[in-house]
Amino acid sequence: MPEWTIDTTAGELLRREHGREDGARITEGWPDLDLGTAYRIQDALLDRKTGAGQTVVGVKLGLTSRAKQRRMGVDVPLTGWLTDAMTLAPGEPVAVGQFIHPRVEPEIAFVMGARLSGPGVTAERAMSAVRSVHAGFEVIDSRYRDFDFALPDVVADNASACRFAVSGSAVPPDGLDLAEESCRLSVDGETVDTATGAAVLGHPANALALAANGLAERGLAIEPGWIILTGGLTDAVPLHPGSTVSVAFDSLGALSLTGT
Ligand code: 0L1
Ligand code: MG
Repeated sequence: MPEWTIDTTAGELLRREHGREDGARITEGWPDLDLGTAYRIQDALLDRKTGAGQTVVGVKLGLTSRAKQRRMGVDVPLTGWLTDAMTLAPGEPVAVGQFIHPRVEPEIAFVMGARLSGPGVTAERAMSAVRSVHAGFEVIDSRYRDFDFALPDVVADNASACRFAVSGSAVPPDGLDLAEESCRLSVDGETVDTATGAAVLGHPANALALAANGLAERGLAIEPGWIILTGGLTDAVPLHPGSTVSVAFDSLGALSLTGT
């Protein structure tokens, strides 16, 4: 059993990611791991990635919908980092064997036009900093066996971040009703779930405000040009080789992701 510190935990999570190997919850060996320390582990993990040449391109929110919270047994939203190495071009196939147990979820994504710095950011102020809105997919891949974790575990694991794709068509935020924006999720042409933007904390702008205010507690802000994944609208579906997961939104267009 290693001695769990911020550094050894970041190293272990990165080892699992690179080795495509899941493992036990960190909190099994470190039961009093608190949320503040878990975010420091997440930041230490990011430092290792940026030290290896990756750049931060945005922020993801996780567990912002009741469907996801119920499924994972965790009822508090969280944030994680997105880097350039996680970016998938629209239509780029995903080699499932590169990962541990990838799952895909549809998301509403924002590209930021202005800096957004908390505390005290409201949904309205958050929305005014958004340049464009996009259909998005996130591929999540927990470094814990069977996606079994407590909140500090998943925060330390960068919110299960793995890969993401956003649609090329940039829709201006004005005139969109994102609470009512609906999406249909299909696997190999069969509809498996539907949701509206209200699934994400009532409105995806609430998720963006939550991210800005949460980052402010760590002395950080959301920067212009960053991509924000506002959280899965539906439960995530497993990605299998040869299978295609598609999402069709009312106003934001469509996106597909194929496993190989
Ligand atoms: O993006 C998400 O909602 C995932 C956050 C982490 C929980 C999970 O692995 O499902
Ligand atoms: Mg997600």
